[in-house]
Amino acid sequence: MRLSSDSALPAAIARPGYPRERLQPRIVHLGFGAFHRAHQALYAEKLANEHASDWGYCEISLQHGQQKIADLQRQELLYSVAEMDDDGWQGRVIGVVRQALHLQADGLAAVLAAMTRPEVAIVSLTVSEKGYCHHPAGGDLMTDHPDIAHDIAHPLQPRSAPGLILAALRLRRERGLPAFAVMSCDNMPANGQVTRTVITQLAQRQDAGLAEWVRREAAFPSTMVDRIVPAVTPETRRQLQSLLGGIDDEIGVACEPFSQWVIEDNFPQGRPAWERVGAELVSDVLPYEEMKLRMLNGSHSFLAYLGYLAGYQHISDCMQDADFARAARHLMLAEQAPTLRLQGVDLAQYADSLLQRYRNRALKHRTGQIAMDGTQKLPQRLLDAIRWHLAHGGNFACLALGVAGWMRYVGGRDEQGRAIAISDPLSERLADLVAGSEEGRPRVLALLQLETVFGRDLPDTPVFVNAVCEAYQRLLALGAKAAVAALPTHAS
Ligand code: CS2
Repeated sequence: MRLSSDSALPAAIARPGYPRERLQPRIVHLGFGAFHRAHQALYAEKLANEHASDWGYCEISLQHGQQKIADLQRQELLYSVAEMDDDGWQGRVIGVVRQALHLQADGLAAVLAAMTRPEVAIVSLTVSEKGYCHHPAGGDLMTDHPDIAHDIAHPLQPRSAPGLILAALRLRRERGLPAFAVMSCDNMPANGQVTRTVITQLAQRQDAGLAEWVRREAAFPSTMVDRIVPAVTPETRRQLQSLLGGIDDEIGVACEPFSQWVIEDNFPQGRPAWERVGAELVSDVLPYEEMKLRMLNGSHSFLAYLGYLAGYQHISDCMQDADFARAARHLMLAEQAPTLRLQGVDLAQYADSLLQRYRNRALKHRTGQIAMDGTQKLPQRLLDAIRWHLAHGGNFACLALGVAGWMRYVGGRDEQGRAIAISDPLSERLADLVAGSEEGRPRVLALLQLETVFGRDLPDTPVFVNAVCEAYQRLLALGAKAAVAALPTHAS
């Protein structure tokens, strides 16, 4: 039996305790992925349950996720979230979704109609780093990206997320409606600024008047989002089903109990009272984003590449290896923490809480999942801190090994010689660079040519180039496990 409002669920499962029809879809969300389902939607659910809020969601998926939207539509727009740790699972049914649309299946007209309702105050996004179609190193719009090139030529038939948002803003302007706030919930520093840049640069290519209006009228609040939500596996699905007393939920998700959300308070058309359910509303999110991106995501990527190469399938498996746990802590405290400007947070405590979260064995967070899209992740997770060390004469051996681990990983063969399926928007370019270079230093130099990842500065900095080359050679000579064990981590 599929999840529905009539499902006979076990008493321990929390469910909507409010009249769902009270909720208005005043937030349109792009990207109905696992992270959104377990994070932002849950804050709205708590607000509706505990504070009589009327903020509901319209969920839209653009390219992928057609089946998930169809499942949501078939389940009366209900789905479940389970928080899991070693002691057990805690389930809850989420009822804040009021509408669900897929761009291809339901059509552009329906999607734009949802985005141009007068009461829509916020359009939020979890489309992953690559969904912004920007150059990760510099932040500018990638005008030769196929979807962007298409959207420049066909503004009224958008394919990309920036193109769709802009089409909706264009219609709102024509109809005399206020612009909504565009809130990125993806893992990029200054994600509001990135979103603003890609949308206004696209607008500039289409219509200068529209670009000017967007710059003046639309708000682009930044956010820092945090919750570990691994991709759902058949095993998770089975566990969820038993938690729900045998009821099937095709789009249920499981995540860790921890959740954090820091939001720049910049919503001219209003916003839910997120602070009532644990979110922090601040005037400047960047210091929080940098802390999270460098300490959490940076160590995640380090563990993902080196752990994968060492044969560890999950982050919790990496934590069983004392050398990996020690290296991750050193990376966080000795190499990332000094680069941060956030005041008033105990970073040693933060690092230890992250390691504790990584040890959660119920999570099964695959290193191969985190390893995806490295070209989009490296700059903010590892390279920004390396730039800080280059400017301050600091030691960055762990960061350099992380970069070398990525290079070895995108070489496409693990240490047993088995093929690695590289999932990355630049995978073809990566494969060309790998095929065109010899193993060793030439491979490193070839990959450093990726200007969109490394910029122009890093490949021109001998200290950096040599550090990565040395780390890479050590990886080749010793293997990932021994290379991590050999890291000088005594200072932390
Ligand atoms: C992970 C993140 O897949 C990844 O790249 O590092 O999804 C991470 O789990 C979240 O950012 C945690 O908030």
